[in-house]
Amino acid sequence: MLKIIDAKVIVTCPGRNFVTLKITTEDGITGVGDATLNGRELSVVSFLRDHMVPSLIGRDAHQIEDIWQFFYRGSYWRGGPVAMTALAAVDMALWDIKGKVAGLPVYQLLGGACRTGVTVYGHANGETIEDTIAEAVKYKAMGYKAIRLQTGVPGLPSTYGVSKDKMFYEPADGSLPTENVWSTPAYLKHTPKLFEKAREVLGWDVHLLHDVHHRLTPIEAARLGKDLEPYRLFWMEDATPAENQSSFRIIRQHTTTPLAIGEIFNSIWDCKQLIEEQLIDYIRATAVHAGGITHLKKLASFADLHHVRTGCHGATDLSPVCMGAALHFDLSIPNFGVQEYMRHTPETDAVFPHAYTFSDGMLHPGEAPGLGVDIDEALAAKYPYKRAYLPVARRLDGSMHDW
Ligand code: EZ4
Ligand code: CO
Repeated sequence: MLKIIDAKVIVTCPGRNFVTLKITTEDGITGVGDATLNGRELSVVSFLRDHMVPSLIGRDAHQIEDIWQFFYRGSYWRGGPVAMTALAAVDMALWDIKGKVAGLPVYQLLGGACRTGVTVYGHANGETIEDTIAEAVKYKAMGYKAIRLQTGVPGLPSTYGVSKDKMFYEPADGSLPTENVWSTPAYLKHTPKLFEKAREVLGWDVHLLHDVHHRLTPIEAARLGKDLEPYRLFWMEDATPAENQSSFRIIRQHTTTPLAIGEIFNSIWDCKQLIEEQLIDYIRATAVHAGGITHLKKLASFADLHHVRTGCHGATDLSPVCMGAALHFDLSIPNFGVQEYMRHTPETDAVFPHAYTFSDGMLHPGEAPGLGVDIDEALAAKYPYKRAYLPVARRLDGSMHDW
């Protein structure tokens, strides 16, 4: 028995908001978990502080699975982004503690390394096709083997994925939601040109990816998938919203462009049909939003039975703690595909000292016991919470669209 005696929720904003759970055991061993839900941070803080922490204190930190079952199966109101993010933080922190007790990095507890490192993809973006490709050239020079390309759409003042600060894309940009304008026809016309030019300049020995960010209907996504086939994308991401999982049957019937989805999924139930019917190629659920390492591991095993590989979400709103957890997971599973890697700012990296390192297009979680990521609480306290929202999107006629 390793009794949990404290669980503290830490909010910090070193450029953007992060929520971190820090669990302490009676032996003085601590573990950290990421609890950041972009634009909804304080809901998770309250969920943890007001509802989970009181019944976490006194439990055995070693019983990771039982604690997971207690909070998921045991609670009547189960699931959803807030509860699953809070549960993920508890789960990650407990894996961190178990690793420290064992004196082993978490990937060893998950079965050991299946590969030498974790291939990551970076984000190249720009207002024009030329600007985007110039950024991609820089990523290639930094050693990246896979690059996501997003570009501005002529006629639209702003577009998802295009940022001013090239290395640190941050969509939660307003103290109230900013409004973007969207045109599906303009986007469908422009995007294939980006990839045509990209192959000309970048060649064929680099993986290219693209995020549609839930903007298309299934038949529109099918059209884009077909138009992109000549450029052999690694994946087309979030082609259409997936509340209705059978939507992906329509896309699948029409195109061989590989499909990825899942960054907003909270559990295996959000993608059971997508996986079972082999409607997707990559599942993008993450440790922080899908119930932690414990649940993600089950999800990946299920996906492996159906030729679906992983591609964990790794945007800047997922803290270095989540990145650490993702890397241990990625290293240890057989059906890893790729890991998204948006670099954090130097301010964020200083608040979260970490053992993971980047070299030759790959990240490695390092050999420190546990997750290998910590939080500098004194430094964190210097950056108070700042309200921030993700944008919304409206069509040219003013009606709401999916952002
Ligand atoms: O919009 O993480 O693939 N990456 C993405 C991100 C998401 C943000 C939302 O919080 O889609 O840019
Ligand atoms: Co995405």
